[in-house]
Amino acid sequence: MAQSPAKTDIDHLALLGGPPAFAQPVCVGRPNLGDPRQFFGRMQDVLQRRWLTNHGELTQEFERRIADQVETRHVVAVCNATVGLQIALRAAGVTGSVIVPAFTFVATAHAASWMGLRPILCDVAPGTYHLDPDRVAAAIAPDTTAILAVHTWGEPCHVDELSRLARRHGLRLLFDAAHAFGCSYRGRPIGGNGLAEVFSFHATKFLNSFEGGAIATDDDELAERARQMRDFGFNEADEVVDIGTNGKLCEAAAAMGLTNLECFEEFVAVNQSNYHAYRAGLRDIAGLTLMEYCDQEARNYQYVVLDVDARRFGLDRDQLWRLLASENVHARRYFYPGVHRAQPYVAQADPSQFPNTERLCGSTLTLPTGTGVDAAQIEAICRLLRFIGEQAAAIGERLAEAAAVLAPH
Ligand code: T4K
Repeated sequence: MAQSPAKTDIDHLALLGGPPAFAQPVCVGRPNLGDPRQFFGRMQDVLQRRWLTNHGELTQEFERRIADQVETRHVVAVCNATVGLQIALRAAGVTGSVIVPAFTFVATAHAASWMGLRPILCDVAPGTYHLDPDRVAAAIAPDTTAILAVHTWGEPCHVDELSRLARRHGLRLLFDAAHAFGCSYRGRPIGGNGLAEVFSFHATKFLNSFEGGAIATDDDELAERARQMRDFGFNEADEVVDIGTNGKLCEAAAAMGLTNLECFEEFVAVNQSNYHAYRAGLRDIAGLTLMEYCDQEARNYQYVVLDVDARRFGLDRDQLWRLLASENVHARRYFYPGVHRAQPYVAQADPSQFPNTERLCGSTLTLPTGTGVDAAQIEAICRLLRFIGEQAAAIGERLAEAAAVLAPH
């Protein structure tokens, strides 16, 4: 992909009038794609069979393959993780309120709200991206029946502490494992913790089936209920035995999921190598810290997460985000502004109760990776970040001057 020469002067920055570093956008979330011939071959079979959805052959095979990989008794494939979370919450019998982190994609809280539950937002633990077990304990309300924790970025949350807490208070424990397919906790694949764990196979995820998701569980009863709920509440005898929705995964999605699953190791290797390239390229840039992955456990390395310390770097996260965007590097500010500042939660949430989430929402930047990004692009992004860091004071002055000119008098 065309790149302009390395920047040596701040006037070369696109936001200050220079040409963008990349001619084409380099984005977070470019899908990891397996062999298209395998995908098209599967699709030809699907069309020949004229069986497009409703627990088709490929969907069943996809469920078996995922279950083998995450080592759970059951996997219920669903059309996306949001619906998967809704079904899992209902199948687990969650009522009243459920504790969720404030630092997560809004789908975690929305899934609970959509089921008529009341999400109680809770801050993450200092220095982590994960629900703080101490704060969870303090947040339990009389009507709380569940904790829905998130394995943010595929790094497991405090599973043991939350399990103890849930047991002590008689709460159900479920996990939003949207980011965590292919990751492990204490040597065991994510999937079998708590009552259920829900994966996302959205286009932007490590493993994608266009849209899709899966509920993994070792609980026979929960699995049976989830299967029925995913299919309008029908049981295998064609009777409606429960309230249900349409959460089915279609055969085209399963074809994509199976095709991509064949490249599991390759995707991990590419992501891991990208992550190490960023680590090397960003070493010793004051104020920029890359999230560490635990190398002793299985990880999918799907997210390259940067923390920007504005004081040390010289520019804040939003300034850096804008500078990068103008260079055609489309980093993401996940999960800005935080669930506690999103509708409808903002009305009940006092931001001062979420100091760690607030900090992360102002400092986190997710950088492009995946099989759609190559080593030369990563090197160029690191060079750009280093240049911006070295010139931060001068750039800050120029941005302030520009803002003053634009400000209404
Ligand atoms: N829980 C957690 C913790 C989650 O992070 C998510 C979803 C869920 C639950 C719910 O899972 P699903 O119901 O989606 O299965 C994206 C994804 O849409 C969302 O799935 C994901 N988390 C979230 C973190 O990211 P946006 O609003 O950032 O999407 P969008 O369209 O702006 O795309 C993001 C980037 O990906 C862009 O740089 C463009 C690129 N992209 C996107 C698509 C769809 C591509 O290059 N190709 C594509 O096909 O939410």
